[in-house]
Amino acid sequence: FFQYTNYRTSYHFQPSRNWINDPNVRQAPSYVFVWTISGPMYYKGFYHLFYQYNPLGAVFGDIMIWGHSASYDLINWFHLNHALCPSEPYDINSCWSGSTTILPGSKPFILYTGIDANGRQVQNLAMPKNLSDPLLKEWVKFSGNPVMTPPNGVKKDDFRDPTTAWQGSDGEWRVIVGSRSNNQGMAILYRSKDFMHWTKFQNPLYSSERTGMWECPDFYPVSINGTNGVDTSVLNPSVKHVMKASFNSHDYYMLGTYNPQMEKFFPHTDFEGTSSDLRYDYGKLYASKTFFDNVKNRRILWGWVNESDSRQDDIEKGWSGVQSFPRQIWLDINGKQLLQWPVEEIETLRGKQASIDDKKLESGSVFEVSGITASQVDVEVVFELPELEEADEFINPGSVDPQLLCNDKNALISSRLGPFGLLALATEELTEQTAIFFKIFRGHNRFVVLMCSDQSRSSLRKDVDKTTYGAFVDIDPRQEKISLRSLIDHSMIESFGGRGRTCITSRVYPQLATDKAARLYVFNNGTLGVVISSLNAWSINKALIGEEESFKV
Ligand code: DQQ
Repeated sequence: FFQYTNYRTSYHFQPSRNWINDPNVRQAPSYVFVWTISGPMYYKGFYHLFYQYNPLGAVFGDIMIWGHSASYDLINWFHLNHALCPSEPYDINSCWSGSTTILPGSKPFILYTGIDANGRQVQNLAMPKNLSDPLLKEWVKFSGNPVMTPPNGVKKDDFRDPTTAWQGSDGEWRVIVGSRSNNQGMAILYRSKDFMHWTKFQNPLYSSERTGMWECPDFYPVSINGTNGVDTSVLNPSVKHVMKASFNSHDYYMLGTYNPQMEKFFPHTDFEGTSSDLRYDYGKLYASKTFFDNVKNRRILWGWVNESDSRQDDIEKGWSGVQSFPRQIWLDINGKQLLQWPVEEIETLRGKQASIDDKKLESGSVFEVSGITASQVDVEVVFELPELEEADEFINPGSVDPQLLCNDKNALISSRLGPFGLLALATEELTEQTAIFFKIFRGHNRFVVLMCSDQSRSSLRKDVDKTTYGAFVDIDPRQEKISLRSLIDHSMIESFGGRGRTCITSRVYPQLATDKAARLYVFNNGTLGVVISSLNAWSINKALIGEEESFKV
């Protein structure tokens, strides 16, 4: 029998599960539920993570609040008092997502969506009660709330999730709110001189007919040269802007230019509403948020990774939802996409290491990576393709949805080059396995690299969603080796293909391949051989994620 406890993650953020020893679980109002990230930030020595939280159950609740946890290092977290709970007519039915902005003089503010007494979505402001408390334990709501209400033409439940604000050279603050009007998803722009009184700008910063309602937008600059992040208010010729919106269960983004005179965002390519739209993650990741970490000059992304099991499972487990491992995010040197990589702090959790160099994987080989704890591991493998020119031809490159290619029942069957990759959370007999792999094809004058995460054999359990995910990796295998890094954590697998060009996160619920029984393999099912140029895998120790009392602050 599988045990739900096997699915708790060890180094991905989750709130505590305080009912674990409680025999009255169904009655005790102590389940937890994590939904979207609401406003990460760094303040006076601590990283703060706020998140949508249901203190009364393991399912999305009628009354959602802002959970709050803090960390010295983005790895170990302690849970604090809830930051925001419904209390006033303007948020009495829930405190939904929003963002934090740190104003000059180190003054953090929260802008969040309240569901008011009439079920309307309105934007509210809150500030810390005591600015000298680095843990910012108590928040007070602004007496002038709500500061924004649904404008004309916007339905009362289509107006939410304010972003981190940015300040223009005129000193005014700008913020966008996710919305939909006239069948267009949009980012409505507001401006303020004092952060308290906000005026809607006549036009949205961006709108599109090809999207649904925009949830949790994010808008920020990225350096055109280098991996460093910049503060959200930076605007100069050395940056481009990212516009991210959450809709249709995914986080999509566009790169482009922000013109402050026109108050408009001009994307290099608009959302198409097809699989060619850029996504942060081609698996599970939603309602993400970034923040600028001025300690290490980097921008960090967090996203909500929900469950793939059933609602009933969540109730039995007593929890639902995990946060992605924090990822550094920056612009690819080619300017065409973003790159993501787990923050370097993960190295502090690394334990036993296994390494392999220069090993040929003949067609049909499966090779175990031993000496590590395969249920809790950080693995990176780099492949060399000596027979690249022999790859199969790729038919129809323009119009193909990569996820469909990966979903094809033959995807795990051999082509010439691939599938090759990792088998994560596998049993010794491979009765359970999650295959994360590449297939390489020869296109017209370039190679096509397909990356798949195949959950179809991830569990002997029948009642979980095992959708396979897939995406192309924009990489030229003639110039660069093909690499895959996966963070495996019990029920979570975050994979980074091509040094962070393509990310795919999946949730899996093995019945047998759990804890010490889980194994990790490298495989090659292609008819041509590939070479493991290098492989490094580290067991990852458990992070300290718990109540404040368990830490010495
Ligand atoms: N979740 C929040 C909303 C947001 C949605 C409610 C996105 O504010 O639009 O918990 O998952």
